Amino acid sequence: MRVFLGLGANLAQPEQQILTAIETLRQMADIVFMQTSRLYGSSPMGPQDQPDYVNAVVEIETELSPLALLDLCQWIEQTHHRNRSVRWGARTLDIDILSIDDLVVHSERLTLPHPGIVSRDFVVLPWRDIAPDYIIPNLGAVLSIHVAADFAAHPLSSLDGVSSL
Ligand code: A4P
Ligand code: MG
Repeated sequence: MRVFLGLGANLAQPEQQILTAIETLRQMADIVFMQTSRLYGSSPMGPQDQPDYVNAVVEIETELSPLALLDLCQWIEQTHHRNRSVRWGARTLDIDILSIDDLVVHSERLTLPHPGIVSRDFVVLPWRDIAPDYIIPNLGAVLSIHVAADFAAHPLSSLDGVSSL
């Protein structure tokens, strides 16, 4: 299955959190790592008394079930000492499953596609780096999603840097 994940971090050297999460994903036996966007800086959505975020979107292939993949993502978050206390509060690492193939899911633990996509420039802009033509179920092509610059998402490196991540 073709999967896109959104990564976010705003504590404890956030760029490093994202890079080590990518490294962990690369090493997972059940995952084939396909590509990553540039890293983006963004202002916080939610409580404003927290540091700016670093965000990225990555593409993977996996045969894991959606819930097994969610378990795996949450396990990786835990290894980054994620502390779930405040909704939308500061975190060392957050991994959101943005989409899995053409699945549309509304279950207790999982909503697909991720419900926050359209309102978040820090998701849509990095996604455009790697898969502008990808059709998100119910939403259309990544490139066609109009996104307001609400969180001032901006690339932290040039496109040339992507392949070396
Ligand atoms: N869940 C349901 N669907 C999904 C999915 N598609 N992917 C459930 C991942 N999880 C999904 O998530 C809460 C529960 O959502 C999970 O247990 C899972 O069963 P969480 O990560 O524990 O809690 P959270 O992240 O605090 O809440 P939420 O609502 O997921 O927040 P978001 O949407 O992750 O936003 N500002 C900037 N600039 N950049 C950011 O990346 N991120 C957030 C968090 C806030 N502000 C931000 C950013
Ligand atoms: Mg989350």
